[in-house]
Amino acid sequence: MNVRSCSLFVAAALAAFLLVFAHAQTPAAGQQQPRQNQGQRQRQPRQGQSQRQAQQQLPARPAGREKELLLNDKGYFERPGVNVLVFSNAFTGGFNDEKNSGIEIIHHGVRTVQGGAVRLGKTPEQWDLVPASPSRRVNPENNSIEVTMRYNDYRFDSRVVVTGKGSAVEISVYLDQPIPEALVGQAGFNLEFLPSQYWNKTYIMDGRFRRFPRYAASDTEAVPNEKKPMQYRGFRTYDDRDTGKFVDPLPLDKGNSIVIAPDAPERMIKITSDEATLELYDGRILAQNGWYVLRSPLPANKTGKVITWTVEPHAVPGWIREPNIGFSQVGYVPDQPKVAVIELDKSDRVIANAAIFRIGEDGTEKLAYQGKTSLWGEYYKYKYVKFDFSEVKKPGIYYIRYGDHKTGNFIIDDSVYNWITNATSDVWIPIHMNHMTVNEAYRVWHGEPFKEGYLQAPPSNHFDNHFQGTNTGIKPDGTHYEPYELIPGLNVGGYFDAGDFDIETGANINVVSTLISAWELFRNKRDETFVSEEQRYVDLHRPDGKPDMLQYIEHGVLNLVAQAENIGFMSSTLSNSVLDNYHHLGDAAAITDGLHYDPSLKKYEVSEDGKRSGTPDDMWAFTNRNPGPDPGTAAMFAAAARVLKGYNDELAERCLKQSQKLMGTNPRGNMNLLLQLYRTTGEKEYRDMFEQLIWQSMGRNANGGIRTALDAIPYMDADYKKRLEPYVKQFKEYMDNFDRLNPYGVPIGEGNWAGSGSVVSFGATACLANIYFPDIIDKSYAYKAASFMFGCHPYHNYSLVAAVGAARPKEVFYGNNRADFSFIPGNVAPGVLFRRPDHFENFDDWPFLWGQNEGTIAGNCGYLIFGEALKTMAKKK
Ligand SMILES: [Ca+2]
Ligand SMILES: [Ca+2]
Ligand SMILES: [Ca+2]
Repeated sequence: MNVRSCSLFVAAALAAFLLVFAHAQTPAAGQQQPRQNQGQRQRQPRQGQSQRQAQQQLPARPAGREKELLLNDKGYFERPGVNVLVFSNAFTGGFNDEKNSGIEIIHHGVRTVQGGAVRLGKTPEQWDLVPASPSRRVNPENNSIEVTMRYNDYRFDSRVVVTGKGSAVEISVYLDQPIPEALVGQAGFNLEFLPSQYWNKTYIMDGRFRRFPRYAASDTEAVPNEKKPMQYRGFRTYDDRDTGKFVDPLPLDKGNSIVIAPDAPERMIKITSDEATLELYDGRILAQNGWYVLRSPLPANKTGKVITWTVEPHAVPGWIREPNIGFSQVGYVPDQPKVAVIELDKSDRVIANAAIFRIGEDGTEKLAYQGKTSLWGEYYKYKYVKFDFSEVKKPGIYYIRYGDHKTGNFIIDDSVYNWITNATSDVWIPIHMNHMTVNEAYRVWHGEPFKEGYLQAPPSNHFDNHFQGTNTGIKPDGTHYEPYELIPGLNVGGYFDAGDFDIETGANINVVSTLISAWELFRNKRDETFVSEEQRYVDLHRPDGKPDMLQYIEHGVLNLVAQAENIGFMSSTLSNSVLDNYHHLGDAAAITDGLHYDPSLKKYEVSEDGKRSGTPDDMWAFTNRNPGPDPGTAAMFAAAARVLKGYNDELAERCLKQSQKLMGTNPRGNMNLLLQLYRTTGEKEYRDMFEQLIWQSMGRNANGGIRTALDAIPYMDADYKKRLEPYVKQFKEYMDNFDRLNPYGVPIGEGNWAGSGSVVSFGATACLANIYFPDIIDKSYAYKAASFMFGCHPYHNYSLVAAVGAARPKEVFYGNNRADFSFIPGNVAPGVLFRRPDHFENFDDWPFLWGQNEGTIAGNCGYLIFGEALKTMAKKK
């Protein structure tokens, strides 16, 4: 299902996020990110103004119109408790259906409704077409917004006009031309409702009393494929078994008037339609990430205003959002600054004091500290108050009280950070080992995937935005393999990318580089994982006498070196050949049949010897020749050769050979390659060339190169460190600026993939800067990053790291477990996702929004190095 997410993000729109993790290759690129981020630029205070003054105020609401949905200056309809957004977030087409677009309703602080648009299916899936919106006009004079929608594949245009009328909005759909014949019965106006916010609640359709189903079990019909509207680029998410039919959901109910959730005032919405029939569907019947969909089909052969709905979201009288008291769920070491950031509804009053209570050994609660709160100011839709309780240092168990609100408990103790990386390194990372069976006590996480290996991809465009050109079959600068020919030796080692199961080569190179940095900097010899490459078997929580970190490096390297040896250079990715396998939810070993594909057999037929099948499910290797990343790859292999020497000499030797092959004749241009070559060979020439480049880079942009510069310190002389000092001072100013940009003092990303990656990258660099330059960079910057990750952030105060932070870590993530409303321990959520124009969110009851909840192998290794650095820094006096 939505798994296209991960590599798309690698490929394009979210490349910025990866940059953050690329520090091992292009160190500290992440430090540039906040500045490059458009949202951050928007947040820069105007000249001569403080950030707080720069906040725009809402225009005063006319007296007597408190209950009306009026357009505000941010271009959406608003009344207390209800925001109706109309294409503030457009369908980008990048993810096709990211459940983040069209007409949306943020209902008492929660975005429960989205996807309002003309769509070409009853319950659209990820690869279904989405409309472009070539024009959007906000009309304050008549309190309306008009949007044009266009399906280029069908040359089909429609318009939607949303008008605030009292406490409701009227949604009207206009057609200037009748809908195309091919879309009759399929095109309709849809509005989608978040299942986890509505299931088990009631609805009333034309006076009939019903309940939203907890699990999808509604009726479907099989319809001839000819009736299915075209999907993205001609891909198909349906009929993988060649039945000639696709599955179409049947409605749960139909009528002209629906009251949704009358039993839940914060969720209640009344919708009526003048003439068009309202049909209610359960989108989960086709895809686990589907929402409930209310829709009216567009009539055939009609033009003009063809659909009119009146949508009235209930507002709880006098509703004010509960304060979100942000603090570190992991706790604090005694000497660290401790600042809670309290997120408040703009109409909430600020309480002047807050207090810390200590829980005694006998269970009693005593006031430990009382202090003043201080107003930071407004940041997007809320206002923020800080409560500094750094004076509380005595080890113990505490909670915060602010007015009537009491938080969960947290610990103050020297030990609180001791365990923050264990779940990630003992559980999450080994579960993502490809080509292995992974066992944990009585549970098998997955069997051995892709036993049949990988075929040379044929020239193709791919649903995960990969592309295979024609450099196959003994071409100069190409591979020696014909399309569909087995490339031997690739089904070994490597890591699943994220919620999908492909090997993104760039991400895997990044992972190996990060693990090498973590190993060389911190030498954590933790051994809690049994890894047998020979048996292709991993057992969690079983020591085997070998440091896990070295085993994880070895596992990543095994795939990468196999690529370099067998293809001759690096693939771009090893990925699925068919879309049905790509949206797989479940055991990775079940994605393919483990048998070699034999096109001479009938589809799904198995050969008599049981070794081949006619099922076209074998994975593909994408092998376009792109020499650009070679120096970075060579640097990784050089570093791997150094680290693996004495541990796996044979593999170290192979790495060195591939490093030399890929570095080319001129390694001069790549800082990291030069540093790795100097460290591996000790040759002064490499060091001189590195120095030349690093000072040029620092002169251009100190914050961009600072991480590489810091990483080199242990291998350079005292002069080098001295010369770095002024740049470290510049970096301090850069970090200080975040306190002016937002109340949390860390870079907060506003892209389509939330910004935890920037925060941990910022945190790791801040830790290292403190370790090497404690007189310039104090510990507070890294602690701010830690607090943000562990609960002190917008929207809610849950720890963004699964199973880390005792009182309330997030409980629902997206990953290999992604249909399970659960988590894989140690997963790091991308975090709080920004929705235009002013809303941060992170769902903890709905895993499927990947930009908020999907862990990636590169991202989680980024967290690992941050955690190791933080533990080291916290222990340092
Ligand atoms: Ca991927
Ligand atoms: Ca081990
Ligand atoms: Ca197969």
